[in-house]
Amino acid sequence: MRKRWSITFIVVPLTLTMASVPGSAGPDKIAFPTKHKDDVLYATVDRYDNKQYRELYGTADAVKAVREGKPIPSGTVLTLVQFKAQVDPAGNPVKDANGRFMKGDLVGVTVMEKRTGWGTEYPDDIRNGEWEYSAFTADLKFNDKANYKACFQCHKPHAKQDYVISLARLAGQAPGAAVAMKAGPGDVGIAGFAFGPAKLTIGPGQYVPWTNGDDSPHQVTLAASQERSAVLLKGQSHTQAFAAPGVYEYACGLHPGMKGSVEVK
Ligand code: HEC
Ligand SMILES: [Cu+2]
Repeated sequence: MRKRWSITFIVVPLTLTMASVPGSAGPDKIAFPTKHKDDVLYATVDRYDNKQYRELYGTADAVKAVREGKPIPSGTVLTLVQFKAQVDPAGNPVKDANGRFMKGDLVGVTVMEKRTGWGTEYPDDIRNGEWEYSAFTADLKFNDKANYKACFQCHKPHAKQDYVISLARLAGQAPGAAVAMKAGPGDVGIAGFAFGPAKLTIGPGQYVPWTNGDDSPHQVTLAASQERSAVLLKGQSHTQAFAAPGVYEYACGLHPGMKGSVEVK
């Protein structure tokens, strides 16, 4: 049985739904995803900014559809489980053998669910297609203090990937596990909304690691193929191999004015 949160429990002033029929949109549409552990664990994320370790689960139909290049189906539930990262006495996250954060206490659970016909009540500047968002506390109760408007605002710029920020991972394009890396001559740092060095020259088959040092998230997007990295938060990296000689122009998927290139020769 999936427990549903009755509207009478939702006392949070959802200003974004005020203009519409009360209760016709909002987090109360989403039940706690009791079965998420039976779903596909499609990514784990180390969040350096808030020292969290996160597990991302997607319903099997959604993972299958996305991996076949189809749209995300109605009925999809994506569950993001937030844990504190384990820290050493100095407060720095402890890493496992693969250099990844280790799971500590549960912080909370956030959920997004997509259903045909949902979302019509929201104004265009807020609406995230047919998605609704909800959040639950560490004791798995509905979180009436969560900022639901912020969910829509932060995911909104990702409209081209159906608002799913981790879409590349859902599609299985960027495995989180440490990749066997052939050291390249240079890393690309991202700082102050710029790639540095903006022009990098490497040999064929070498990997380029980009690391985001900014507080703002960035995303490496190749101009020709429109291949996108995951959204990189502060401290996160993306690594990509370039096999064939040529010049690969890229830009930030979130800030198109940020540009760089990799020349393979
Ligand atoms: C500050 C920006 C921001 C806000 C606000 C935000 N998110 Fe996200 N969300 C992200 C990022 C970035 C990711 C990618 C995974 C990660 O880094 O943890 C993500 C991922 C997710 C995912 C996994 C699927 C996906 O889109 O990748 C869910 C589910 C989710 N968020 C739910 C919520 C809910 C519910 C809220 C509101 C309570 C919310 N988010 C608010 C930035 C945000
Ligand atoms: Cu950027």
